Amino acid sequence: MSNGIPELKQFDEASLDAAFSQVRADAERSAAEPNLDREQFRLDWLGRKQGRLKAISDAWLKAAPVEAKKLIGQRFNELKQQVEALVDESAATAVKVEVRSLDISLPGSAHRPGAEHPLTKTMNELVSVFERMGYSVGIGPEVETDFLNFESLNFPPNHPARDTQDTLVLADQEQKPLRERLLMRTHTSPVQIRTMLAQDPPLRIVIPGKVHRNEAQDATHSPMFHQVEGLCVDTNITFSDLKGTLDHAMKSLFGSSMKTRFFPSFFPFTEPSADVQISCPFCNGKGCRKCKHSGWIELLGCGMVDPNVFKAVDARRIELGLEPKYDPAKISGFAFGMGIDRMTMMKYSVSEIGLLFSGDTRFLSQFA
Ligand code: FA5
Repeated sequence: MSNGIPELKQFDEASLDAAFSQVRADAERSAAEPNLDREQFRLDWLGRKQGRLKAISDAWLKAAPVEAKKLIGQRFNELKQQVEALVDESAATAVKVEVRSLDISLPGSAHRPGAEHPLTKTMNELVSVFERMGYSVGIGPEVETDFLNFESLNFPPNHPARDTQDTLVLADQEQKPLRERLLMRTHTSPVQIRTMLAQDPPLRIVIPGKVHRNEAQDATHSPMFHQVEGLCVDTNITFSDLKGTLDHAMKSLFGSSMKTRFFPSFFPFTEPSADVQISCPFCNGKGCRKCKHSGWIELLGCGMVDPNVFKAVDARRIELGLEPKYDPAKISGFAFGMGIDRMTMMKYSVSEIGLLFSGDTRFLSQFA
């Protein structure tokens, strides 16, 4: 053996195969070493002057009898290709290791914890105030039928009250009867009807959600905004129950010194109807720019459920094969709906409604 290369004594094919296999096994064993120095491996095997392949060439090929040179030459070329492949593989493994290795000198990347959007915060707070009063939570779709958004809520076709909630209608609906045409809901009130169609009285439900109106954007109006709706139906529900419930909810949200007052208003689906004002949280009712020096800010609409709504619900229940359960002679109820965006603006002194939808993290991070 010279230079670690076994001496070739026989030149038949089987002996040559055995000798070359042994060398290839050596090369594979070295390449698999855990701390392989790739460059050293290449030099050890392929180095022009002292590499093992050069030694094999010298010891086996050059010294072989003429008739064996071809057989050795073929096997030598194969071995060379196999060793070159091992060098390439070790290079690829080394790149992978380099990529995976940890460079502790690099600056760290900060992962800032997320936080609830101020709108979500207000919505959740309000919903939990009502949950504590025994209300369950419901939701409904943003695309509604004309029947559920308007007709069942006592907005007959062509009624002027429809103008107060102009909306966006879905295209290609003209061939359908008006009550089945689809539109973007203008308020969360259609979920009152959905609930009464699905459940028998008594019920207490609070409904948060997104609504849409065909309105230009300004500091306090947006074509897309959020409401929380409430509906309570039972026997002997009175306007006093409505006043007490909303007063408690506003005090829970804005503090116990908050006062509420109710002003006559109009909604087609409640009778009587009222707008609720709260004492201005910015000046404690003394009068400031935010409350236009009145000491009061208007926050929501409410009223006693109009008997026509109960009648529309029962008529629809009969159409659907359900028992009519909402006879206005036997039951009564109240409903309310509030704009969450404006409530959030009030709570956090936000002057522009658009900021709530801007996605600007400089604004949003203040609430984290
Ligand atoms: C309604 O939408 C009634 N469905 C509320 C209701 C429910 C009354 C149940 C009685 C019984 P109104 O159109 O006033 O009512 O809207 C309710 C609240 O939504 C408003 O007080 C206001 O806070 C908010 N709001 C209305 N339009 C916009 C808008 N364009 N941008 C932001 N908030 C709005």
